[in-house]
Amino acid sequence: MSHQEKQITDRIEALTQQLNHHSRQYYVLDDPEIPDAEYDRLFRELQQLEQDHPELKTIDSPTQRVGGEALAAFTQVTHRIPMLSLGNVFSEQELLDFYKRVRDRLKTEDEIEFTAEPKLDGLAISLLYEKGVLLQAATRGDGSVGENVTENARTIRNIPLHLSGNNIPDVLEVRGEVFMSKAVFEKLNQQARDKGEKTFVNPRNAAAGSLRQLDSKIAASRQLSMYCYAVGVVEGFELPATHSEILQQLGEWGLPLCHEVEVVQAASGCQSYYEKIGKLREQLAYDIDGVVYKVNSLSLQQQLGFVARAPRWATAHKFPAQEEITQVNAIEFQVGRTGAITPVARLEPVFVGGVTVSNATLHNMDEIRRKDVRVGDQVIIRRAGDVIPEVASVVFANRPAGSVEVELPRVCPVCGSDVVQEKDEAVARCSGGLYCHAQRKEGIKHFASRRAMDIDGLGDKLVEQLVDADLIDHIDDLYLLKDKTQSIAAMERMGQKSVDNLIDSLEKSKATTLPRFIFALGIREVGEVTAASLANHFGDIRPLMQANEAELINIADVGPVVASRVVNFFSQAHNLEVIDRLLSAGIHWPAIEKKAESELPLSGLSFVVTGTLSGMGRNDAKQLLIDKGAKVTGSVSKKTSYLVVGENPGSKAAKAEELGVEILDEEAFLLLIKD
Ligand code: I6G
Repeated sequence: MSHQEKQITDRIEALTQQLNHHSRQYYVLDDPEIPDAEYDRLFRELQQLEQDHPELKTIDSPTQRVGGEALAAFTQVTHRIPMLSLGNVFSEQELLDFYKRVRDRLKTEDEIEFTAEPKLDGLAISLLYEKGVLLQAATRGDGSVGENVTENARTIRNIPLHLSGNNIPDVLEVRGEVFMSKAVFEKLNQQARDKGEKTFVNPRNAAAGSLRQLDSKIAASRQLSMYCYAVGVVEGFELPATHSEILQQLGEWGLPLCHEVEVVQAASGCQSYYEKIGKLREQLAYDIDGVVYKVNSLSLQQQLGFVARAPRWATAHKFPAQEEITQVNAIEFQVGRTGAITPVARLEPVFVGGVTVSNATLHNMDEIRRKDVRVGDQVIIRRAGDVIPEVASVVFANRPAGSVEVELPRVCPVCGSDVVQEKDEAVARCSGGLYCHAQRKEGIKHFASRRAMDIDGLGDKLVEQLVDADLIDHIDDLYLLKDKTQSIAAMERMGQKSVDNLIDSLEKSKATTLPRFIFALGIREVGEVTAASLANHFGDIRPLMQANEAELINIADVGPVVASRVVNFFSQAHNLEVIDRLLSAGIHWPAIEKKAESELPLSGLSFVVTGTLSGMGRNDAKQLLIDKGAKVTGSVSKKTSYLVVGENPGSKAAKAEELGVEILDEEAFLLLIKD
């Protein structure tokens, strides 16, 4: 080997080592040490060297991760040890039965120890390492024969292309689950929607479709992840005595593991784990459909053996299904505060995700057209966590003959005014404004809501009743209710005590803040953050009412659309009259000490707050930030300066890590605020 060849070989080796190290720091340990741009630079250098010297390219080179030539078909892989399935339990009683079966078979009264792990909702994969190098990846298939998806598995960033650490086996087959994180799923679906393309139904389908792509470049673009949960064939290594130690060993070789794995005792420990993960489920960065318990001792596992194609020493404890099939009985259109017309599917009631669902939003007409939902269709309803249930997809095979496409109504279903749809807007609106009963009701609900005027005891139902009984028409009428107490008390479910409380709350609500008042007016596009910016800039309501678009555009958080909405709102005589009457009724706020935005300590910084903070409510934390000049948004993006995380931060933390956004825990956040 010439001196120059040696130099190139050494450089390739050094780059490979560095890239593998940084890839593991980033994708397995969530602890990046170098900026993305530096990683990209090293990566491109290696790519160039391999292009110039193809004979030096290795199968475990980090450049393999971007995918290569598309395949014509997958070859088949026979699993040397079959990939089994798992038994299921669906209730605490069935878990107790499982536990009893285990103890009976082992002829013991002793407590049994288990490992407990989340059951990821993805698809099973087998990875084969020889002398520490990833040589083959296969899907489960029918358990005996799967598909060779090696090229695609190499693009999964947290799968090591070769193992690190000591005592690496001659042969190691690891098994686990390939999945798509919720954040990636949302991002890919948003991109698909933006391009008018078909969206994925759920992260599981997205992961399955991506892993079974013949074109590994497409698979690479899908940003899949993997967690290991078991070993298959192992040669040249003595396995430890328990499953939990095996997992630990896999971690030491650089393989990715789910962080929520625990060792628990007896059925009671399993049940507590199930309940704990159930509470955590929504906040996890990935979908799970249950938890898995495995007898921890390998010698006990051996004694227990298998029944049919499932181990007797393990079971899955499933959560209530998050997807179910039901029928669309009708599609109706609801009118919101700003006149937005939202189609809603009325469903044959179905139990999904732990509750009975009879309605699902269809968002807008674009969504209906994209999914082609029709009355009479069988549809898959998805309800993840506390998210509003939605129609995931239509079961076209079951579509009844003669069904017709849904059309947008020409007139508002509530007031009969024309429905209009602005160019480039997905949302259609009722043009009736405050003439429309529905818009008036929604406007009053918004005014009374906790983050606006915070009128305790004036819930949505009561607003509907008061409007329907003609006791109020507009928001300012609320402060005249004190003269109508007899009529209110006569309404259904209202006693004198409730009326007194309501009048008391209305009185109390008069002492508010300017940002709350501006937000409460319900000006389109003016949320809490914009309201706070406007309040800080103008210091009072009158100068805001007289502002023109040119002045408004110069304020933080105000763009041309918001500026025109604000000007338009204050140009309407009836809005000015309503404000006058509210002020005459006694609504007031403390004077604002105006500060130039640039003088505020957090000006120019953008925050997202997620999870439960122990010392204050999330909204209070947001207000604190806003008061100090920060911008607070609802979702993490590249522009976010900091993500503030409380307990159970959920998928936003994963997204922040993915984008390299700095994360502050509560302590660091308080320190920042104090300073
Ligand atoms: O399908 C599975 C999901 C998760 C599993 C599994 C698992 O452990 C956490 N473990 C085994 C042994 C099998 N299937 C067969």
